[in-house]
Amino acid sequence: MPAYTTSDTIVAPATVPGRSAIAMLRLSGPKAFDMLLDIMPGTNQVPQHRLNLLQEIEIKAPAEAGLPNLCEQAMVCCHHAPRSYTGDNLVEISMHGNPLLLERAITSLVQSGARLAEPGEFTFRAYVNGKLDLIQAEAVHELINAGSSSALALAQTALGGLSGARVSVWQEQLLNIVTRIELIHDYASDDLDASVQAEDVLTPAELAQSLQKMLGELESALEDSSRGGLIRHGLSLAIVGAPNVGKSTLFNALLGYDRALVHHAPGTTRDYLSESVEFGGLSFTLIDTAGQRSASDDVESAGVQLAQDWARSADMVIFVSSADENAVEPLQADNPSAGRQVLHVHTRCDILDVWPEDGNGVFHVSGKTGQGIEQLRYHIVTLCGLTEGSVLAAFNRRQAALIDSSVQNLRLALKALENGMPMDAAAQDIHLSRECLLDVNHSSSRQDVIDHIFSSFCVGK
Ligand SMILES: Nc1nc2c(ncn2[C@@H]2O[C@H](COP(=O)(O)OP(=O)(O)OP(=O)(O)O)[C@@H](O)[C@H]2O)c(=O)[nH]1
Ligand SMILES: [Mg+2]
Repeated sequence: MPAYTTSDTIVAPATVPGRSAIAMLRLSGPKAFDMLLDIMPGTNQVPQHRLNLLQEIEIKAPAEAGLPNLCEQAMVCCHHAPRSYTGDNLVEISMHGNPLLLERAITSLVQSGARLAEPGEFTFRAYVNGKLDLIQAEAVHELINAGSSSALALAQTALGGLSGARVSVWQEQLLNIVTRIELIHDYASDDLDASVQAEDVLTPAELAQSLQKMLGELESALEDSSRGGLIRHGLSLAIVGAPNVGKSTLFNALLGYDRALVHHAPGTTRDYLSESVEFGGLSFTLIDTAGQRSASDDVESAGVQLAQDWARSADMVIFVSSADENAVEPLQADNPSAGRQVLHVHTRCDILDVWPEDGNGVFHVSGKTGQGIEQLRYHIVTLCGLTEGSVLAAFNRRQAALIDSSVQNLRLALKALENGMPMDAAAQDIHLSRECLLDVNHSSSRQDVIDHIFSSFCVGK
């Protein structure tokens, strides 16, 4: 278990620092209600469960400061254990959003014996008290930090328990398999047990079939998870091409506002520009780059080099050429976009007599009029298989690494069977495979993992 103790009462602001309409603090632990009564003059009754009450609270002055006590009208809500976020008695006090007021209230509660909460400590208590499993606890963090509507949906799915339920089903299935192998093993060594039913007897072929089926499910979950990573963290999308083909105009059109300087003189963009934008429910970092050509001076040459670096490192590359010219691929020399998703976009289609058909990976737009931009956005999203809602439950890196270890152990079990080993030899690998899955939602033995997860939260969550 982590360094946090769970027997004391913790306090922290739950809202961001600074002036705001409302500021909220949270107080959780065995003495939370006593401490609340301590600052509510004339009251000796704890408010009922989840009843929001406008209360007079007295914020005591720090002992050494010689200041008067403050009286504040605050909304007080008591969550009685175990029906609270943390599973302990929990008090939420919402007051006027002045940081000095909030700080005084927290200091006052600390003087009454509360301890300042560490990052993520409220959610840690929820985990320890069985209110959330580890996947849900991580989902709380992901929900707070989600940068797009798809990332929000992913986090909400995990928080709702769907991902945890999938893992629990796999754990159950593996337990069932191991139990049946052990049953047969015991039966073979002691054939007195008449309770063994014919349907409980597992043949090596049936075992291999069950393991193959599970392997397929786990591998498909891993595929979803790698796409889920793009949803969570967003994609970088570099716009590259020859000078003056309309890269900056396209950059502005995809952003939806004029950010980059556009000019008819070639070589207008010399440095790169990057901006965040959301479309198709995903978050993207768009990068506009300098036109690729033999540079006329050192500064332009540095810009061209940066463009090539982006073409190598971005998740996707839009290679732009002008529809009225023959496309030249200035990046072909050292093929820096190899291995990336590359879209070929022809701009300036508005000046053609006939709008060309999209096809063979070439898309047609006019950055100037905006025609074709919405379709291009759609193609960008579908190219990665990331249409909104396409990934229902995806595991994060920690969870996926454990599922991957589980897969490796299942493969070893299958190999043992293929090599004609007895089923109980495979049982050991299946057991290890299940242990990896157990760590996905309950990392009971790994304090470093628990510490790492909760310390990345904000204070007050
Ligand atoms: N008609 C028309 N003109 C366009 C279109 N896109 C860009 N242009 C014009 O083409 C010229 C160059 O546009 P930019 O967007 O600056 O081109 P760029 O590729 O960023 O150029 P550099 O930064 O110099 O490499 C400008 O005069 C734009 O108005 C388009 O879709 N249609
Ligand atoms: Mg430009």
